[in-house]
Amino acid sequence: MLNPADLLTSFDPETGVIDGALRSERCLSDLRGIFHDADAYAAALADGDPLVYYTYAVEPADGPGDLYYAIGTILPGRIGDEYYMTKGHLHTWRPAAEFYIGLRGSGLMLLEDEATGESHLVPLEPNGAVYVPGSTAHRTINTGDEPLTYLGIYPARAGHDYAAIAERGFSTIVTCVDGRPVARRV
Ligand code: PAN
Ligand code: ZN
Repeated sequence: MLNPADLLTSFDPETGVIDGALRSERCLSDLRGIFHDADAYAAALADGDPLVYYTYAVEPADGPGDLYYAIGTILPGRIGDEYYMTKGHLHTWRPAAEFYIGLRGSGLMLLEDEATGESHLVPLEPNGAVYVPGSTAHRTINTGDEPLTYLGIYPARAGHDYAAIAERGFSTIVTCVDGRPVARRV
């Protein structure tokens, strides 16, 4: 049995902070190559290196049936006309699915089947949950004007494979057109 202290987590749905959890941050300089407009990326970087998103991860146990979870918070912003978003990844252990629950703000999840390249955009909002099947690249996009905060729950053995999707890229981008998100194949 786990230590009782590992059975309960308190988090703040406004800030996405989990006390005592492992925080990691991605600044604009960590996201080279993911935004479509290279000139806008270079200009934004020259202007500073803003924080784009942060996560707090909890890893209570790592046995074969165990789960990890993390809260992610993407700040509002755009590079050119493309919204702030996560790097995106596949799970190293491809069968690993993930369950996302929206806590604050409004955004989209871009889900792309690794085998077929078929992609879907699914809303991520408070009171909504998104199921990410195995072998599906996933990226989270903040289309609102406040932070987007969400909870993701995944198998402890899932792992993060950033290289596979970085190499081929996602096939869809989401840009702001007349104040609204519009998807475009690239
Ligand atoms: C999430 C993501 C989180 C950050 O916890 O790790 O949204 O996105 P990137 O990992 O793509 O930078 C998750 O999907 N875990 O498996
Ligand atoms: Zn994941």
